[in-house]
Amino acid sequence: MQKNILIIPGDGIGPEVTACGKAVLEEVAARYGYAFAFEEAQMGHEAILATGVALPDETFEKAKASDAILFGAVGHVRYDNDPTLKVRPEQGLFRMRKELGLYANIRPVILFDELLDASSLKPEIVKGTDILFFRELTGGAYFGEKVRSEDGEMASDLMVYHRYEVERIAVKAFEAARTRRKKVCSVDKANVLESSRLWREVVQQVARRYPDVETTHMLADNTAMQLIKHPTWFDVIVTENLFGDILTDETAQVVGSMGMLASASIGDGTGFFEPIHGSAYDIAGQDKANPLASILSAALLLEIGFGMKEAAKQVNDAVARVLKAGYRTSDISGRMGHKDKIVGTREMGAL
Ligand code: GGG
Repeated sequence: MQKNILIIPGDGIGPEVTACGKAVLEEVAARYGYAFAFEEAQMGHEAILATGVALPDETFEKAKASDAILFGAVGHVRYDNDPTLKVRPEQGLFRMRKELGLYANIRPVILFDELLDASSLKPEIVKGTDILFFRELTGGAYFGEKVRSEDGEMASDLMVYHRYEVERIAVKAFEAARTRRKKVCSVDKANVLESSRLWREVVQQVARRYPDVETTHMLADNTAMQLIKHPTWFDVIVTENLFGDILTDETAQVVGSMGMLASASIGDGTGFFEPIHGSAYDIAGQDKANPLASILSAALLLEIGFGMKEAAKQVNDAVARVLKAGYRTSDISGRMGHKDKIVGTREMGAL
């Protein structure tokens, strides 16, 4: 049966890396005889320029009708430099997550051993790191009421969580832990935040249903430290939206680069697959971006979105082979990088 895949390249390096992810899906379709039909749509800064909104209705309708979405990145330096702008690229991403019910953002942080070879050694890389993050994606301060006082002197973002929101992401994390090393670390700030006390209470209740899984609760600040100190100690981490955003970017450094991390956002309907990195405007259009996060996102689309496990494994194995052969984009080239074969986005994607 035909699978309809919506490609949303987005902004900055989004189009370059997503082209590589899409090419991999085309190759998989050809090799395995799958019928993938592709459509493209706009979101983010480019969509604002073209239509005045970050998520045009046409894009959202296409997203709802598709079987899976491969997305690049949103964001533009213009909005970083001018915080008063009211229409912003990220609004498109947030509306997409909320309205598609994408409450579980799954972020595997795995070190490819091939990056450990002497020529690419970075001191911060830790052998054996294999963490599966579950970032809650449709709640917390991202979606709570946002206020700016009339005189502009006060601003607030309400961090709101409901019991059901914590429960459903916790269940996903515990179920995943059962297929792995059977450890869940729930991250909160329960010594300060009421929403975190609810979070901890609900995770404790869910944990009772999984007596075979070892559960720990860790404060977000301590977790930030432990992820650098003892990354191999962690198996599955479940946390709220903002902590998850920050901690996964941090942990990316332990496995080499943000350019290596893919993600799957799942929930009530169509799955949404994207690299965790943003639009990186500083290197956009220069053939410098690492496309592996997009390629690995395509692998997650195959595995989680379509249940095509063998095809997904082939994509992951191909990434490992290319790294073993010494090919590196500059973000994953070591300090002693003279032995690395430095390649650009297009060449890395084509290997
Ligand atoms: N591909 C990820 C991306 O585009 N990130 C941009 C961004 O601003 N994301 C906000 C967030 O995920 O919290």
